[in-house]
Amino acid sequence: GPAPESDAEARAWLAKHGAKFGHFVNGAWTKPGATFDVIDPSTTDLLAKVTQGSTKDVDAAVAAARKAQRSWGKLSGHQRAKHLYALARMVQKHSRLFAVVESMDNGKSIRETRDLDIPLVARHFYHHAGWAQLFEQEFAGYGPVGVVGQIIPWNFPLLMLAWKVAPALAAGNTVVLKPAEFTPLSALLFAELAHEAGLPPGVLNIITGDGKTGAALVEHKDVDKIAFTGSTEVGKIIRRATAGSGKKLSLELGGKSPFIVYEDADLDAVVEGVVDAIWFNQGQVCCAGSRLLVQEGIHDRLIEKIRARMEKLRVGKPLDKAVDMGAIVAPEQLERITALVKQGADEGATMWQPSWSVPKKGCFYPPTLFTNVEPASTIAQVEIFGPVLVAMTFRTPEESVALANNTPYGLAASVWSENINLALDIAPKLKAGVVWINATNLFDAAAGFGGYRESGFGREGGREGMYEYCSRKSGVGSGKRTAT
Ligand code: TXE
Repeated sequence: GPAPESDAEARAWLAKHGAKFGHFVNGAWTKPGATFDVIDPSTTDLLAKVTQGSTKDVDAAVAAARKAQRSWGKLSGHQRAKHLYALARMVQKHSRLFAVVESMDNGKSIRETRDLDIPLVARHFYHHAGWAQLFEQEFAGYGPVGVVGQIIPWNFPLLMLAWKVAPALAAGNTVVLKPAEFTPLSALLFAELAHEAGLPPGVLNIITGDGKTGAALVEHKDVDKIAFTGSTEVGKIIRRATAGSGKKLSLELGGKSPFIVYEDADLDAVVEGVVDAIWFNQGQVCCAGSRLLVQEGIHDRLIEKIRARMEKLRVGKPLDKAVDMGAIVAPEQLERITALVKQGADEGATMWQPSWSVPKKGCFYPPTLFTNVEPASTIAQVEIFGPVLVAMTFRTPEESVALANNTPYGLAASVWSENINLALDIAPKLKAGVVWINATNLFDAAAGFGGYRESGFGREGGREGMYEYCSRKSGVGSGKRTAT
């Protein structure tokens, strides 16, 4: 096969910083403080040491963002658009470096970071440069919210940064962002290169650290809005912590999305869809199609085809261009997946894995399929967040809707049928923020993404996503808090 992607440029960037990082605040690096280790999950080797953000660090970052907001918020939309276009071009210029850093830090395959994550990041900044350009016209009567605190997960580190930062900056807010502790490197690289590309100091500040750092940001008195993507459990904590504070809030949380296959579906297309739904990014996708709901008559035939396809998936080193699935993000997540799979087997479902085995060293887990799954069992209800698909059957379309809606979540759903009337009848009955027909895991900067119920609220992308970062000009937020 082709030679693996070179990690030379990424290693040189780490070496330039002595593989040790402070925060990026007010356009400059802070001195590293108490640090924690960031590992390459495909080897478990140390990649870098990163600073655990203290309350004082968060205070300094919020103060820098507040100061910068006074001028950033006064720029015309056209002036902000120039900066957002510059960020989009910067990402394209360094796309290979970003892709490699992301694959090393997260463990996901270079094919995905190169062809999906990083191009989607650039697309997101281009799209929001357009909103900035037309801001006064398209959002007449609205201004920025002010200083925004953003907390993101580790499954799409740079893409989640883009989803958060692009609309915030387009609307005239400034940002303090905390990346996930497993995957802080691409956010630090982004901030450094953003400032080289001319972004004014204090507009984007990166504070690294764990949940305690995140909590300090959530509770900070001078933050006007919190945007969070992560677990439902932490989402509930943040909602309680912000209650009554006047802070604007958006939450993008977990899911257990149904992938529904009717008997007239094109099964070969379905099999490729299943690969995208649950083995893309090792299944660490909030909208992963993790529950396969199959109409009874085609169950055995489809399962046979899926197993044959699973035999051909390649799990291995993230920088190997021929690899389909890389490593799980961290040992903790690998343990969580392993425990849930054991529980599924203990509860009586039938577990199936391909005949080959995954590399011994590093956080690898094979694609896994459960059949004979009880709808009320743990693996049918809990978000596994790994490469584990659970299959269940239904007889009628009515039954498929009931089964699809039978979880506390409501993020996404995917419907497979050659009968468009059936698909269009089912789609609105599904409690999901996004429904794909004969497709799955499609994202675009122009389309609002987000959930219902325990999957959270608020939308990211498109016009709807922009409103999350806007307030009525005379309202709370920037007006009140920037008064001197
Ligand atoms: O998530 P956390 P974890 C789900 C998935 C996964 C499970 C655990 O099921 O197996 O969550 O992952 C920060 N105040 N998802 O533990 O803890 C934390 O530092 C403020 C689904 O990694 O929610 C990180 O930056 N912030 C999900 C971010 O929250 C806090 C993606 C997410 O971490 C905090 C990730 C606190 N009290 C996990 N505690 C999705 N929907 O895509 C933690 N954080």
